[in-house]
Amino acid sequence: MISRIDLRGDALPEGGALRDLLPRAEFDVEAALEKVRPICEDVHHRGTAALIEYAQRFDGVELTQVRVPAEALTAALEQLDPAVRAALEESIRRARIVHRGQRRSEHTTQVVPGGTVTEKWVPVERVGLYAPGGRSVYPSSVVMNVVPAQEAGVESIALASPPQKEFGGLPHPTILAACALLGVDEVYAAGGAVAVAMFAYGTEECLPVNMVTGPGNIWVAAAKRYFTGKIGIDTEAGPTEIAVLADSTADPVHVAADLISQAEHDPLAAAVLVTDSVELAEAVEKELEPQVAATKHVEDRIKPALAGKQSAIVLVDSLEDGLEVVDAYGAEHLEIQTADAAAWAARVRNAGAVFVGPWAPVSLGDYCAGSNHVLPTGGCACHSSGLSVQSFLRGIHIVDYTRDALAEVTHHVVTLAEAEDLPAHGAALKARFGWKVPNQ
Ligand code: HSO
Ligand code: ZN
Repeated sequence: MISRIDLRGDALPEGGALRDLLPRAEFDVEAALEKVRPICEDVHHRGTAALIEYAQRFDGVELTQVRVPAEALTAALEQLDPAVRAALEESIRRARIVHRGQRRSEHTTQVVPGGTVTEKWVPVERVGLYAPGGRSVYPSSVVMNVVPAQEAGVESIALASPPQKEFGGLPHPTILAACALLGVDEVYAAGGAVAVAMFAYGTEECLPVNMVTGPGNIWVAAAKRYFTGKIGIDTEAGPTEIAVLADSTADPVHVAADLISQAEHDPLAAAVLVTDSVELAEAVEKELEPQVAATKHVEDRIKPALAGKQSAIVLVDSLEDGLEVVDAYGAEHLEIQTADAAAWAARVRNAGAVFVGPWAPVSLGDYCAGSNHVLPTGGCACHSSGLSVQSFLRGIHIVDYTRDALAEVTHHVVTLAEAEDLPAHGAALKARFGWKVPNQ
């Protein structure tokens, strides 16, 4: 059901070469970009009319407007199963605790007497959040997008999710209920690239946004790439990944369950076990069979995900090597199921989120740990972070120097400006001191 990659014996290759040995899904955003470009431009030119037409073509629904009426949000919350409501409320409560702690305060540094640089943090003014529909209707992702934006102080928050035929062209009711719970009242029935284009360009119904965030399929990723440089985006989300670094002390029942849990998302989802214990590898392989057989989404998602080239059990000589492997892989989610798990977790450099020991499975983080589940995939954890309050803030430097403080450093500025053949830069300072370099 899952292949093995045996890296025992020889020393591990360095950096990029090691990464090439590790499994990864193909996710060709460039190819999708070709298809997405005309759709985005159509939305640009025809606005709501284009959105209505795409809703008909892609989602099979007849819309008269794209904005979800306020009554639909209220009704969805009223009809929400009380247990789901209580669980969402707890998810929101915990996420708020963690994200509130991420807020940044203004900070002033005195560089020299009379010279200060203040860094102030300003929220993005208006953001468009995307919550997928179709195969993945995740109200939890609404929570994970909205909470950091709200805690960052974003004033204007809009959310889009695909129209659902089953629900008369509205987004899924649990998505609407989650919006209502969070106090988000600007919601649009728009999916995929169409939704991203609506946010980026704006339409008759929707003002343009400064930034789009949220998970989505390849079309959403391609549209985000298309708009990079025009608006802000979080990372392009690819299929979900779980890596588990485990030794002989790990419980194979837990490891198998956790691998399956993320394989459940998508046939392209990746489940990777890295272990120095052949016994554990064998026990997990054995355990996968009955657990897979006992669950849902087996043929369409879990089996292809586990059997796909993006998933594997990687055997290594030692946990030290295992750590190198998981760092080279840079998983979206990394579980550490070893003796002394906290110590190993502290040494991890590349992962979207790290889950320590037997009592912190990825599913906890997906819903109720308080951490964010919109995380970098496809190895982007090597350079990017998951969604956070920081994602929605801009740091602005405020430079304040007195005459004396400027005079003191002018000769250095003039020298550097001349070294770069930019004499007018130096002149901008000299002009303030009678066209001379002061103190010389
Ligand atoms: N594991 C997914 C998020 C999610 N799981 C939503 C359940 N619902 C990507 O981090
Ligand atoms: Zn998940």
